[in-house]
Amino acid sequence: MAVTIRTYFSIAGVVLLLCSALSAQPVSKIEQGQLDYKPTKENLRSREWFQDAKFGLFIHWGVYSVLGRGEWVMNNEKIPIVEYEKLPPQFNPTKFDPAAWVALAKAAGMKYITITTKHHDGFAMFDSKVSDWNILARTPYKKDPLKMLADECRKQGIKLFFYYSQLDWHHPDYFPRHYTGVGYTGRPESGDFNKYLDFMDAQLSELLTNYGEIGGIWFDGMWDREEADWRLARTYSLIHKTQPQALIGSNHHLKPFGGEDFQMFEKDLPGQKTTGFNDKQEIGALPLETCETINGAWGYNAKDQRFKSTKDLIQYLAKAAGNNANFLLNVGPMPTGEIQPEFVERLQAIGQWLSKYGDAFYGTRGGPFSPRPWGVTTQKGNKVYVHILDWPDEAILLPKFPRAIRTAKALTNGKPVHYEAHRFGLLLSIPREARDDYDTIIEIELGDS
Ligand code: H79
Repeated sequence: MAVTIRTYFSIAGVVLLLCSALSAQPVSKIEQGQLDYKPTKENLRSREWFQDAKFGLFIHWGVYSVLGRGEWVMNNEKIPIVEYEKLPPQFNPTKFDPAAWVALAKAAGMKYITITTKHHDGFAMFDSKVSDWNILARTPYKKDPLKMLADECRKQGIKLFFYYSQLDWHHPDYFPRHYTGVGYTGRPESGDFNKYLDFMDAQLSELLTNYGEIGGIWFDGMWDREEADWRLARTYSLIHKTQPQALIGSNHHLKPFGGEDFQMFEKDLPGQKTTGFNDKQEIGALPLETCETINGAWGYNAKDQRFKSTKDLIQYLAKAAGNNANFLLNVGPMPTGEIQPEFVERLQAIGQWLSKYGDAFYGTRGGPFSPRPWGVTTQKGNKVYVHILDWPDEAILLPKFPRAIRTAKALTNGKPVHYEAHRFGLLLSIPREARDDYDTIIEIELGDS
């Protein structure tokens, strides 16, 4: 019997090996992910909440903001650790006002905030006992902004997600190194990666126990070492066990691994593969999110003036929703703790616009039609929202609707719009007076059949 079972398992092993060799998926030879993962009820509820929420604020904030040249400055400019360690003593964000940040997110119509707790420079923006490379130990500020933000989010009814970089340019045990953090940091050419992962799990435990209930963990940087065993099963089960409702996502630019609860796309609508670093990324079955910057930078960049317009940002939100994805829009606060006026203005303008058109976004899912060159559709219950982003003519031909149509009205002025069943689809008029500068939304109510 024992022999039979062993034989069975070795055959299963060969089949598994063959499958993973044949599938395009794991770039790594290591089986990544929590393979036996079954999301709890709370977790599934969080996923629904997440998809309903649609719009979040991404915050990239760290000691790099002192230099004002983005969050990659250490690696881009090959700044050795001894030099980089001179930044924290200059970081004193006395104007940081967590209530104002959360209020700004709310004013923008956002439902959650995702903030960098540790970026690739390894610097913990929170009270960490497992390394002194953190904001309390190294800066004159000596306070924990994450604690202040978490309290304020709870008070104002906004969910808080933690971004955590698996890649680390500062920790000596992040070794062997691969794409980044190589050759200039001054770290020894040795180290124990498992010790690094123990450190990471310990920091994650701190984040999961000291800040109340969180929305989830947003991982980034695994792409730096594609061939490494990241011990995902251990890390992911630690998170799921500690906070079952918390959602895990990882920006590894691949199809989701077991144990993950949502999938994100960086500077890319799901499946578009426009960035050059995500050509292997396939859309999985999890809730989706896409993140984008307002200018070109994630972390504060003092010189970057290429601000996207309010129109661009609103149209991106609509396109994300039409692609069934959330939009996580980024700000990189200044070293003072303030958010620059160009960002504030745009967020407020988006919020003002959304206060009128929120029905076509919150609680919706993408479809029934896939995105088109002219725009997208979203749906909720028996309502379909047609988002016309770019169409110069008086009328537009949509595909056939799955059910009969009861009413059609423009959300701009609340007035009915003319529609006509056509043998090729539905002909919908878009009266000039009902046009919106950013997104003309026609709400279509469907009948029972
Ligand atoms: O936190 C923000 C950025 O700092 C971080 N993710 C967002 C949310 C980010 N890190 N890297 N990138 C974005 C894109 C970088 C891609 C590259 Fe590479 C790294 C190109 C070359 C090195 C990945 C690894 C692709 C090729 C090798």
